[in-house]
Amino acid sequence: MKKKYDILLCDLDAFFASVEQLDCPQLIGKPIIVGGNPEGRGVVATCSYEARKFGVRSAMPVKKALQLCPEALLLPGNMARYKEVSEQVREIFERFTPDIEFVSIDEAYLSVTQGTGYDLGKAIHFVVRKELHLPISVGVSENKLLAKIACELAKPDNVGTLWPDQVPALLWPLPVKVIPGIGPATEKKLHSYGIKTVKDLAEYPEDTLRRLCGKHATSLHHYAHGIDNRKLEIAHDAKSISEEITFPEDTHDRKYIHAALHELSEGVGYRLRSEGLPARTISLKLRFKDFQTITRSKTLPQAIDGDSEIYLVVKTLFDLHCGKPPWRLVGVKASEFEHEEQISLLPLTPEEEKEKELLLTKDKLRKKYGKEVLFSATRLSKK
Ligand code: TTP
Ligand code: MG
Repeated sequence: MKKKYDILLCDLDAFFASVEQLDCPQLIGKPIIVGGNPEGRGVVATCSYEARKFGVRSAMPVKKALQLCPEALLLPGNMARYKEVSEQVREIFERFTPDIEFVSIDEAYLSVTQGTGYDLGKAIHFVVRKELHLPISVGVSENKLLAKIACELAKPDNVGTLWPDQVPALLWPLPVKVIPGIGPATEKKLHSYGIKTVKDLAEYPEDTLRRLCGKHATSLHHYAHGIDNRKLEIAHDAKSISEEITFPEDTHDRKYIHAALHELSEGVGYRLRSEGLPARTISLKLRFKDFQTITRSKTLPQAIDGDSEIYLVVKTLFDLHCGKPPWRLVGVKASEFEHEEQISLLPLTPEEEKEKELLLTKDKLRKKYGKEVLFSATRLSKK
């Protein structure tokens, strides 16, 4: 059976308000609202959790919000700054997996391809807290729906799980509005038919539900049972392609690192060639035992996408900057893409021709049989 990978939903808490608190520490612990002019018809974009205690919510008129919480401080917001922080968050997510669907300025689904979702969630939470000093919540499950609800339940500043076998105990008692797609109008309609909790929805006959909600009935019914087959919509306009390995145990062995770099170079090279995106900048990432992390890059005169070319660059970078072992993680990243048609086609030497042919064959095999079909000699030395 095909392995089901965990899915994470990562969502910053009270995002705009948290950035304001980060930039102005006097605001920490205070009720603050980011929103429009209360004299006009300004609405609340978001508010800190301190303001939420008074009932203030996103999209509420600011005038009403200030009536509920008169001591709240109203800020106009700074979109350029929020976008800048959003980019920093994105960069952290990309260190963990290339399979990311960015949903909004502060929210993304990540597909886990190594290790468990919970460990990855904890690691992301730790790094965002440590490097950006921002609160983030992460929901972990086997599908998007349950990951999203797990995140809502975990908020604020926490990592939570909601597995399919917990649906009756944990999801069913919740109000129907936790199901994505059930806005105020649908909620009202469902209430008028006595459907108040997710359990009511799960037990409602699908045919009758179709008369109430039309074509959405099937997916709502599935959702109420915790079933969601939506795939991640991964953007293909990534600015970089990277792969990394955290070792099961920290290592002092340079040969082991060389072998790991070789394997990562093959992975990155394969993806560059599949996307037709040779890259001019190749970076090495290295994490030490104490979690200190460095990145070192080299920008080349000409874009590359060959495994051994990439390996040569990262190996040289490693040999120059390896610091004091033990090492905990290594990563290889390619960026500054050039589309193939931009590259000047210099005639290839016979060796280059041969290497290119070999790569083509390797890629075909890999595409057909998966990553594990090919072992290079250096990789074998790692085993
Ligand atoms: P959300 O993630 O929905 O909300 P949030 O991060 O403020 O709070 P939390 O996730 O902890 O519940 O939205 C992210 C940002 O998008 C939010 O900080 C402000 C902005 N936003 C609006 O401008 N208008 C809105 O109606 C909503 C919901 C969000
Ligand atoms: Mg958020």
